[in-house]
Amino acid sequence: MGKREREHWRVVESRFEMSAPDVEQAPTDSLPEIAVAGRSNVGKSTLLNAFSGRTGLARVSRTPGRTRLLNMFQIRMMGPDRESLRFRWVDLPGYGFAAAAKNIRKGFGPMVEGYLQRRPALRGMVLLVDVRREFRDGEFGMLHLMATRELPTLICVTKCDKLGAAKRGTVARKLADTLDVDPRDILMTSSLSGEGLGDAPGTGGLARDLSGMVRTDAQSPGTDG
Ligand SMILES: Nc1nc2c(ncn2[C@@H]2O[C@H](COP(=O)(O)OP(=O)(O)OP(=O)(O)O)[C@@H](O)[C@H]2O)c(=O)[nH]1
Ligand SMILES: [Mg+2]
Repeated sequence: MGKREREHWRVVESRFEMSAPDVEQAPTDSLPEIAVAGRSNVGKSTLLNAFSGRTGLARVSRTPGRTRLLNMFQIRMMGPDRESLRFRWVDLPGYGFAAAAKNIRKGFGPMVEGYLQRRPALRGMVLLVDVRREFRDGEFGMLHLMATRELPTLICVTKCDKLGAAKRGTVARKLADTLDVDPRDILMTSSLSGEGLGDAPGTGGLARDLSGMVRTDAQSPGTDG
């Protein structure tokens, strides 16, 4: 492998670990965790598949709003200087699916909130929003939960292949305005084209952003986790 490839963050291992019905039944180790959240159908599972380079890792929904579990995956990434980072990717159930049965909708809030409020290993969130949709109550609710714990949230716009470059720029600026952040802090991605997922020279990407979130003293540069 050439030096140039080694300079970039990339996924070197990925595997499904378990589906937990609630935080009480989740693993009790201290592996850093990243919650991946967004409304149903936003592209959470597809993002994991594209990010890990494994098409069948996460199930892409045929019936949106059905999964009410915390789906956990272990990921190992490798970056510059062969720094190795392990973390758990937690695919949260999608919210906002009106057609889901009422008892499922009622159970969703407490389960996800319980996880986000009480999980010690949680390091941050990747919050997905479809490039053709706006930030709404569901997204603000997630941001609020993370802010309460003073944990970072990475805003990840999905399905960018659906819009031309100019319109995408408008979406990024509008979102940045709403959230009072720099447009460059909003990650524009497409699981179809792979845009924004890795760590392309000069532009960053999901892999690099996650490396910053999950790095701990126990996983500092030079250690091979
Ligand atoms: N064009 C395009 N379609 C995408 C992209 N990402 C996801 N999709 C499509 O969006 C639909 C929903 O994707 P999922 O990954 O199942 O969405 P999800 O957020 O996991 O949905 P739930 O698990 O029900 O909450 C699927 O038909 C995907 O093929 C993308 O980057 N581009
Ligand atoms: Mg899914």
